[in-house]
Amino acid sequence: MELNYRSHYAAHVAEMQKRWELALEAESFMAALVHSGSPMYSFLDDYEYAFRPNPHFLAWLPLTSHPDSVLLVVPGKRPTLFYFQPVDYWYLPPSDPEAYWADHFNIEIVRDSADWSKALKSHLPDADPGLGDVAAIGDSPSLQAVFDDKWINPAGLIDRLHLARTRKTSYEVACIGASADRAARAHIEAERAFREGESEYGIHMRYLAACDHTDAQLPYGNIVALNSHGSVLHYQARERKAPEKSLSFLIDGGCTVNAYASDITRTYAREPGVFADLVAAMDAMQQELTAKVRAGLDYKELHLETHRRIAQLLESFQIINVDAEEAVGSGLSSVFYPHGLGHFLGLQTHDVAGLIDNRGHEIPRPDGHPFLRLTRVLEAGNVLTIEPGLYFIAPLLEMWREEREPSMINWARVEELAPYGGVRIEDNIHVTETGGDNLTRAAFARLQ
Ligand SMILES: [Mn+2]
Repeated sequence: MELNYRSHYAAHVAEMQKRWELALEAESFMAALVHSGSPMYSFLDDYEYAFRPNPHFLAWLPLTSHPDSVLLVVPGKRPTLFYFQPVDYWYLPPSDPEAYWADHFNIEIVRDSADWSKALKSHLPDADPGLGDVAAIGDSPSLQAVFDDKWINPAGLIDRLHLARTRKTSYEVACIGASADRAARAHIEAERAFREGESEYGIHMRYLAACDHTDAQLPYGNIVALNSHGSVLHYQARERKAPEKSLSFLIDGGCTVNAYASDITRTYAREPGVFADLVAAMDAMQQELTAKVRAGLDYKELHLETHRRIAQLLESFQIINVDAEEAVGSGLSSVFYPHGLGHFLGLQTHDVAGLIDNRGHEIPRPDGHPFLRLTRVLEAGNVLTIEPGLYFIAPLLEMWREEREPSMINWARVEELAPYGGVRIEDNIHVTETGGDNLTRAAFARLQ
């Protein structure tokens, strides 16, 4: 795979222009204005929240720390970037534009965050005076000073742009692949830290150092869970003190490259035994599932198949006292596997348009699976995660014991395995016509 995303950037911008022209024409807009976002302050304070730019801005430009820049997209014209570069001595202003991306835009440097609105009309001499034929995309309060509410993030246009983002360009795939490389490096360092007996906090700091990210640069907060903490699906606490014995380690961590995320989970057992065997079985099962990914596959069906396979593991590891079929039919498999198989991945970790079809209509989740984030039939260019899990989650087990049939569960086995928390294995897959490229396994393989 070509990881040099810069060499794909020109083609990416050309494809973006084409997609946006189609979407604007279909929704009868003559132009779109995309705002990168504005700093947001904590209540009664003068400190800003970590800046997370508008993903529709990032889809055009690799400008991840550039508040108050604005892009104007007009069909048939080279896009214009109002590049906000204030004269400032409190904060360091953005550096000068870099040729590899800047060459594809008309760039106007603006020193005041409101200057784009003054320049706008001269760029759109044919627009109606109220700018009713121009769509504004973003969440900056400054958009409201210029645009009527109904032209800010119009739903029809947003749906079309979201759908376009489900088919990644080669530039985007290269960014996600580079992001997987970065995360794989950090995962290997985190495993080393686990083997050395570090605390959750200590492992997390080693992860950050290995991938050269700050916390705010991560696509999402790392899940760094030792022992039973692995059963908390989005465990966030990161204890400073190492446990007496680290039996198991679940880490769900990503990185970013040009704001494109990777999202990778690995689970390790310290010593051989039943839990280590369960991790190995889940890993094998996860690879069988990823091998099925290709254009035309209904992701809902793969999610349902995962339930059947996890139920088989529950049966063969004697965690339940009923057969796999009964475990799925009764809902017992959801006690151990309560989340969805995965989601789209891109500029957002849970990337957009996973639940709508190509006409923008909702594709419902299967009954009994309220957390599935992707229900589409896969298409070439999709990038998604495959992340089956099997956990010993005390509140869900308790609920089953109280409200359903307790004898269906082998409680002695559950008690034996609960101190290990659970298993999740997650890879990122690029869908092609004939199969799926596993960007994550390729990244780990390059580091072997
Ligand atoms: Mn994920």
